[in-house]
Amino acid sequence: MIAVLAGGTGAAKFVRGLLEVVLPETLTLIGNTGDDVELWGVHISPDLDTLMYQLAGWLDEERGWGVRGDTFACLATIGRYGEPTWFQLGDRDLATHLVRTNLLRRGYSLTEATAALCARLGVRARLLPMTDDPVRTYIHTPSGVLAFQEFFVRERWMPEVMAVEYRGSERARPAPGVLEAISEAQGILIAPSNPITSIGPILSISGIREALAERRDRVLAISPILGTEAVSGPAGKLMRACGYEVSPLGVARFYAGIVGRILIDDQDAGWREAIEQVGLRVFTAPLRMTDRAAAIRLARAAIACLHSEA
Ligand code: FO1
Repeated sequence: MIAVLAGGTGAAKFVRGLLEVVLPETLTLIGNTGDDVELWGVHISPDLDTLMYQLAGWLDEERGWGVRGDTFACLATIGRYGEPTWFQLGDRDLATHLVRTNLLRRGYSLTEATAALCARLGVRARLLPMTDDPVRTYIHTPSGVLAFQEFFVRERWMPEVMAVEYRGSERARPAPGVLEAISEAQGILIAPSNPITSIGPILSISGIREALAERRDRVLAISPILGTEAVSGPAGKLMRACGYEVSPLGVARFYAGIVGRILIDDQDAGWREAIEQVGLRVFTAPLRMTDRAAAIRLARAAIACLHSEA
C-alpha cells in the first residue's frame, strides 16, 4: 500500500505515471481541500476533482484540470446575466459539483461524497479528502485577503504575497482513514505539488504531521522545484513569501522532520550535501514530466527510492 499526499495538477501528472507502476487498489491519495470554493451555490473541490478525473481517465490533461472535451454553455449563460465568469466551470464538471453538493446537503461527509463520486466513475484507487472540516487557504496581499481561487485564478497569482493562512485548520480533524493510511502504508509519497498551498494545508491538520514524523524514513517528497524555479505555477513565489529559499534545499527545509527522503532533479545533485545536513536522504532522477513516458519513469524512480534500504 502506498499513500500519496497530493495537490492538483502536478500531483495528477505524477499519479498518471504511478497508475502504470502500481495497482490502483494499492493507492490511497490524500487530497488537499484548502483550495475548495463555493460558487453559484455548489461545493467545488478542485484538487479532489483533478485527482478523481485523472483516476477515472476523464482529466483534460492539457489544461491540467477539468473534464476533457467539456463545454462551457452554462458559464457563458452566467456571463450573459452579467455575473462574473473568471472561474471556468465546465458543463460536465458542474455536474460533479451538483451531485457532490446534493450529497453533502443530504448529510454525506466530504469523504463519503468523494467515495460515492469515485465509485460511480469506476475509480479503483482510494481518494480521501485531507479533512471533512472546512479548511480554506487565504492569501494575504497588500490590498487585502484573497481566497485561494481569487488569488490563483482571478488575479492570476500576480499580487504580492505577505502571508498564507489555512483558515479553520486549528479546529479540523483528519478525515476518516487518513491517519490509518499514513501509518499502515509501506511508503508515503509527497507528490511534486506546491508545498505551501497544496501540501501545507494537509500538514496543518492536527495529527497528520505527527503521523508522518513517525514514519519519516518511509516518507519520500518529490521536489516541485528544479534549480531555483518551480516546475509550474506560484510555488516559488509562495515559498519565498513564507521564508523558504526557492531550491530543492528550500523544499527539504520545508519538509524537514516529516520526510526522510527527497527526490530531486539530476541537474540539482549539487544540493545533495546541504540537503543531507537537514537530515534527508537524497535521490536524483529527471523530474520534468514532459510526457506520459516521463511521468512513468518518475513514478518508477519514486517507488525505487521508497524501497531503497542502502
Ligand atoms: N484553473 C485556472 O487557472 N483557471 C480556471 O478557470 C480554473 C477553473 C477550474 C474549475 C474546476 C477545477 O476543478 C479546477 C479549476 N482550475 C482552474 C484549477 C484550479 O484552480 C487549480 O488547479 C487548483 O486549485 C490548484 O491546485
